[in-house]
Amino acid sequence: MTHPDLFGDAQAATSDLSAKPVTSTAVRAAQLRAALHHHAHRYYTLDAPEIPDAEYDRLFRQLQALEAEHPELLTPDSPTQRVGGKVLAEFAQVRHRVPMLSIRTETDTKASGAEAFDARIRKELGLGDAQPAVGYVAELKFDGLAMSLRYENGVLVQGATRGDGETGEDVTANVRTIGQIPLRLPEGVPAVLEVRGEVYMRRGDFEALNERQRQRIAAGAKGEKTFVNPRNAAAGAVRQLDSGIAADRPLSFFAYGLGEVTAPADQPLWTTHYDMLMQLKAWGFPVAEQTAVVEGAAGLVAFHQRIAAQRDSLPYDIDGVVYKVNDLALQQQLGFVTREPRWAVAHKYPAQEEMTQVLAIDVQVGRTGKLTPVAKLAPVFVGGVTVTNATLHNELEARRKDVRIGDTVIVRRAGDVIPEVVSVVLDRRPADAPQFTMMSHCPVCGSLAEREEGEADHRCTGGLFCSAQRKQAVWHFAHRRAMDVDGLGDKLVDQLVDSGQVNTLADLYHLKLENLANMDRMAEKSAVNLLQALEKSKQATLPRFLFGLGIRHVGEATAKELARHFGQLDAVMAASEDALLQVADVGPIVAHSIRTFFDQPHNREVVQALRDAGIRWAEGEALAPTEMPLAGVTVVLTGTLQTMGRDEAKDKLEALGAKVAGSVSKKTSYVVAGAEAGSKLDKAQALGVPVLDDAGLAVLLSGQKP
Ligand code: 5U1
Repeated sequence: MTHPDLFGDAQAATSDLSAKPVTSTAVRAAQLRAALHHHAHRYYTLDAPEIPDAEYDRLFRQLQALEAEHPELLTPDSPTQRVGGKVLAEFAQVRHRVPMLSIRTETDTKASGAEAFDARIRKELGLGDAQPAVGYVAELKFDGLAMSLRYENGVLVQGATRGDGETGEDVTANVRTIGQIPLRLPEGVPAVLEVRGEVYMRRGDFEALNERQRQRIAAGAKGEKTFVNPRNAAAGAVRQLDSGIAADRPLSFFAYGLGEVTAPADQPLWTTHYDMLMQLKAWGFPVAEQTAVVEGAAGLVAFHQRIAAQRDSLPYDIDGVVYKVNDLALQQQLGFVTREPRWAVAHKYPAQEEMTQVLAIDVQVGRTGKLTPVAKLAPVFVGGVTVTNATLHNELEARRKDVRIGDTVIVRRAGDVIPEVVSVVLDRRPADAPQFTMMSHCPVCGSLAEREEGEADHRCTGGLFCSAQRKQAVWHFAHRRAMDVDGLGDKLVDQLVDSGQVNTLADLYHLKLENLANMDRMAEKSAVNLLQALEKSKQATLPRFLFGLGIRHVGEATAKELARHFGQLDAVMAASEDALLQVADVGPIVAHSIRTFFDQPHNREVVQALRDAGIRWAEGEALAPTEMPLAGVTVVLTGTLQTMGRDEAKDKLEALGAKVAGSVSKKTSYVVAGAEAGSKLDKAQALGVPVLDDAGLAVLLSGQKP
């Protein structure tokens, strides 16, 4: 996309600087400002720089030097003002000439909330069922802080926070440091223009800022701290009295509305909210690309769902979406209730961060003996579910976050991600809260807990003596992606191990109906079903069997590579570390782990006992990956397939040598799209990646490339 040249002939201005003699210092300063405005807009807002950073810096330093020599040439819109430096004693108060309104929040967070808003609007407008759908603009609700930017004669003269809506704080010096906010607008804008929107921090910038802060703290810097989330970091930056510090905190901006604007009443500049946003965009303000005009309740619901699916992959936090009546005449007709317009609503998603309390820190024992501290939390509804546990990963991580029993913590759950403790609210810490220390012995079997050099994790040394590890091993073996034993849930595994009926994996295949009938809450029908599932699982595949053994560092993908490379279990079991290193994706740690596993007599006995119990798979020929029919083919599966589940399709494709990836890129060979395929299908079409249906998948699975 080409962007209209906002600042006149900025390119010419740039080249003039090096080519022609400069007529006067004032002209030269003006040329430098124009060029820097142009390139800042290309860089910060359009993400499409035209010159290297070093060239921008060179022009910037030239202007700085000129202004230092001739302070009378310094203008408030000069790009040199972006670096900050002004230190205030306090912020001046700003009375908003047009109040900064707040927005009503729809109480129903489900999609039906969008329908409720549309119903209200139709009622207010007196529209009957037979009348056409209302046109809306649907926007993102950014998780930052509201800002009003005042331009007089095209120059930014003031940035003000919302405050109570009537009076805010003058944060102009800090606002000038935000690269995405134009300091000067093109010719022809209204003499007074107040643009309203949200200052926020992108997630990547937030992570980088916190990393820098950690390094500063580690280097002994006083008064530094890390930030809880991007919104707090953004709010803290905007409210810095020292604009040099604000300049060091990377902020961004999205425009979504207007305050005071001088425009002749008989010659409106725009008649819809969307046209107004597009005009702001053309003037150089960032407007979120997701902003869309939609029709009626169905359009709002579809937008709500589409954005919910994208929410976690956006580069910044949003807490919902906003719907606005598009037609400005209708907006006027609808008017306001107290300080909220009737024509707009915020439709929030469930919060992804909440505060709660740490009731205890338990230590759990994993399949390979890993000891994981887990914070037991007072139940809290976050990210759409009630969270009661959050992993602290290991002792080092628990100490890094310094989570203690009794602490008030901020918990985050985004999408399907496991809940985590983001940070501790230190000023609510009880006086006597002790620091977490990993215990010296396994909490389940009492064996020594050790931490190997260079590793973060402590491990129980009890091996299969430890009932916790036995339970996990059985549960892993039965997993859907391993031997797929339906009906063997963790409660039942607990009982089978605790009652001594299952000590090794092979014991599963010797269970009888009468053993199972004695288990708690086990109806005869379920017991029969479980025995059938165990019987069925004997028809295995080598990758599933290898994965199910639970060898440390051998995940599903490595198990598949091992099976592909060696073809037969005995060959895997006999392979030296050097031979194992020839397998794709197997490095020294994995090779050592596999060799160590099969060197243990009791592990070989378990394998033999499983074979004796009747587990079978088709042993194949060792096949080099490049010889497989779909070698080099990358497939993305999306939507609901008619002929098989996605897991089955993935297994079959991988068995033929294809790679099954989770996201679409230019490198994707095919996207297989079933019913209700979403953004991956859109992306495939945009990138020109071939899209296959079930029939196309069948061709692929026959080993041919459609
Ligand atoms: N995208 C967007 N966010 N937001 C917040 N639009 C928007 N509009 C707002 C607010 C407070 O208020 C106007 C409806 C007045």
